[in-house]
Amino acid sequence: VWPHLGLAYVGTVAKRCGYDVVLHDEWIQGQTSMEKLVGEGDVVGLSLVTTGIERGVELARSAKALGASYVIAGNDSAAFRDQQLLELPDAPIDAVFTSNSVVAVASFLRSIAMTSIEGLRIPHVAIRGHAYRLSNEPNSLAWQKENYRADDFFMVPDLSVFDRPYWELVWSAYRSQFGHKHRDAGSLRNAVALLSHGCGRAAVGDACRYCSIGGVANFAMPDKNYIERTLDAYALFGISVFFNAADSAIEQLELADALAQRGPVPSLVLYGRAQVITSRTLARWQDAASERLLINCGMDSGDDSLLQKAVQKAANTRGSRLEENRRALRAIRDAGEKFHLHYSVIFGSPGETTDSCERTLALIDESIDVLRHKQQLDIVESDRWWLNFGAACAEIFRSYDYADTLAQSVGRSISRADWKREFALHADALVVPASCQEAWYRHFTDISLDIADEYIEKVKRRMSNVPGAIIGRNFAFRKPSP
Ligand code: B12
Ligand code: SF4
Repeated sequence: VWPHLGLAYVGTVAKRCGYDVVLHDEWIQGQTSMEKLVGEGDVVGLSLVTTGIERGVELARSAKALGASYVIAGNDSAAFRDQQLLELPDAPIDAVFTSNSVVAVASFLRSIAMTSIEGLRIPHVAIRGHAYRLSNEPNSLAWQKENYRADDFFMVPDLSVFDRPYWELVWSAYRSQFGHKHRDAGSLRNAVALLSHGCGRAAVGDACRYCSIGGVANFAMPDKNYIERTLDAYALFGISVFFNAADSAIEQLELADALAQRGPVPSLVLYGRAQVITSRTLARWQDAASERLLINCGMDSGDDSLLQKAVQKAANTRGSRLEENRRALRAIRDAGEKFHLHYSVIFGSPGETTDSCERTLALIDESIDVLRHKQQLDIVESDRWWLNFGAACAEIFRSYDYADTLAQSVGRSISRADWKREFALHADALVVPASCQEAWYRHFTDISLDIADEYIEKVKRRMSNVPGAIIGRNFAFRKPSP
């Protein structure tokens, strides 16, 4: 139901650099034949997240076969696999963008009109022989932070780079799934906006162990002028529901104040960490949206020890992360019916047992109790532990010591031979193979993937009885019912 802002950004930059731009969002518009989109001499850009990276390579190959002069790739998964993409034997991809920098996209598109790609040295653009090896491990986060300015991220997009049918499809899908959560479903128009950037947790030096969001440590707030101009551009499109793509905007209180001063947006979706979802913070957000404010938060588990040691939900270990989750539920209830919650839990953190899974179910029951009265609990997402390249936990692919220490910390062990066969051999895969995912559960948890899936189903069943809730992955794109 959410349109692809990254594509709109890249499309806007390309248009401003003088290119004719054609965008296609497979996630929303479905697959189409490359012949319709690609011609001789074109520059073809692919936006790749983990779930679509292999498909992206296939598309890159057909673009080259159709005569594309360059095929380039960006977005979070490409950023973490730049070397692997660039070293594919038949070289279908020529450059990988390893950051959210629009300055890098513009420099690249201007330069290739004049110079050959081999000589290009643009910060955050990897070419063959010059990979960046981005990762969310602590040292790399510090490095990421030093290498950006606010200009790299903030650019008012030209929303008309997507055609009208695209927008109509997105809006009707949103209305079909979230309409009941609004006063006037028929007029809703939703869009993703970049009103701030990054996560305060990662900005202090390290990320949650599973976090695979590229550029997450760059915590940045734009100036008021940018917010004004962005909201004007969205108002021209009649956008009434804003999804701020920043990873933990809830702690960007200056943004709350700026929105309140400018006059609230009708409806706002924000990411937030439980640690900072307090009554005081929510009071600051009260006037940023007039009708509805949905907070999307990774609560992850109902077991404090997993939150502290396995997920590593905060750099400091003082206090209780579970109490922070529980306090956030009450803060949202007390802030009133404008505030809603969407949160996620994981079954399969290091050290997970059926007891800890039960504690997560208990947290879910508590959240239903606390928030059902005014239908403030919109979505509880439940997932497996997703072993992803780029995340801090992906160090198990490269370091036996890391893998062994992690296994020992949960009372288990892993032999060097098992580690080699099950993880090290796959360190350069494009996506983490299913066998590694299964080995993760075997070596680092006390549950199996099947048990994780059973708990995921239990969460869905619980949520299906919650009035007004949206179930499963329905909140991702699904064509509207006629
Ligand atoms: C909004 C959002 C969504 C929305 C909108 C979809 C979308 N495609 O944008 C919804 C809710 C639908 C969604 C769905 C999914 N998402 Co999502 N989503 C985000 C989120 C929060 C913000 C993205 C955003 O708009 N950023 C702002 C824009 C301006 O930046 P951007 O998209 O990154 O694009 C910039 C650069 O990456 C680069 N770039 C991007 N593409 C390209 C292409 C070229 C050619 C070039 C040159 C540059 C370039 O330039 C842009 C300019 O700044 C990110 C987390 C994050 N904060 O980044 C996760 C994130 C991208 N999503 C993620 C995932 C996994 C998914 C799903 C697979 C979830 C699922 N299992 O269903 C689906 C897949 C959808 C898809 N095919 O893209 C992961 C990707 C992980 C990874 N490392 O691969 C992220 C990082 C979050 C996470 N870790 O869980 N998502
Ligand atoms: S709170 Fe979210 S965005 Fe921040 S480091 Fe953790 S998973 Fe990443």
